[in-house]
Amino acid sequence: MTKDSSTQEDQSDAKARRARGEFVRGVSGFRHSIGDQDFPAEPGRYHLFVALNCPWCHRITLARAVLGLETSITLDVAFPNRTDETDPAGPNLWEFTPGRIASLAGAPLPECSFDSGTGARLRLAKEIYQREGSDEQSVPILYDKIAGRIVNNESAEIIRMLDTHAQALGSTNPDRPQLRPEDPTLRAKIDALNDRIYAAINNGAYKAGFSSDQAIYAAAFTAYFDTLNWLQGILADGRPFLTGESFTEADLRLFPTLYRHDPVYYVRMKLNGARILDYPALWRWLCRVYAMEGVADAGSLLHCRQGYFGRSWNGVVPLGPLLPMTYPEAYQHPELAN
Ligand SMILES: N[C@@H](CCC(=O)N[C@@H](CS)C(=O)NCC(=O)O)C(=O)O
Repeated sequence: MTKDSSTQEDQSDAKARRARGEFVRGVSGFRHSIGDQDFPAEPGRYHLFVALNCPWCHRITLARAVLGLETSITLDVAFPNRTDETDPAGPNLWEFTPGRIASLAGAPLPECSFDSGTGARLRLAKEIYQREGSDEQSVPILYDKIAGRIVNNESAEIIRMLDTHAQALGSTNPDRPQLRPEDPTLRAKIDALNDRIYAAINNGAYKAGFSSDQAIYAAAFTAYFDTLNWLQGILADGRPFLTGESFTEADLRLFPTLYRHDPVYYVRMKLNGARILDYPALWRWLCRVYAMEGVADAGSLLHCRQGYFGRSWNGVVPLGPLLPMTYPEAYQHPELAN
């Protein structure tokens, strides 16, 4: 499956680069596919473990929604803040504990759930991996409830499987978009967009926000805003989506980062060069995708705010922006960018 630069970071010298203060994302280890002999495409067989603040998980919840797979593929949602040092299992672990109180809401979050996929009601994502002898601990996880096994934990591959097998998986949306059309010219365009958007925007945001070296941060900051300018240029001819008339995988992969930019990344990832609101065509594109059926409910800014600020920023979550309007309500107003 895909092991290219639009899916994962170059891992060479990762240890030395991390020591120099660069954030280097690890590589997902489970890379089986729906459609393989062990994992037939069947409705009701597959389950997803996600966190709604995680942008990689957001790719999956978006694909599940726009492909009409919300009934045939079940889902569990982790609490947005991972475990802390006081947890007996250790810190930084995703947990399926719906009773936890979110400081931002002062109450539990209704989207969070217990593990309903493994049949063992496991508390931690880490435990789902441990059962297969793995020390990984990340979300998203695509899980086979019949085989009791992890299929894949790489979002770039999971969205392609759902797209390829949507019919056999029991899609309820006959008008669903084809995220990765057959046409080779279109595919080449999508791959070129994916490559640059993954490195400079999706993962670039983390490179800027999580690196502890000024020069590395500055390089990531510049690449991020250069790429926003590039995307604004592409959309300035009035096309509805990045490759033209149809919504594709390239749009789906860009959305989670831009959805988080003004209300979260502008502060949390130090990406305060501009708001998406300051790029008129890009803002209208963001509002256009947000208005697509199922998209608004496939994400949660409350989980994003709680997750990105909840533990690192002494638990106090910034409440802005308030102008020109609060978020996500602003995404219903493409005219705000004029
Ligand atoms: N390449 C993976 C990245 C997944 C990933 O990094 N997820 C983060 C949450 S945003 C995570 O769980 N990190 C914890 C860890 O890796 O220990 C994908 O796109 O699915």
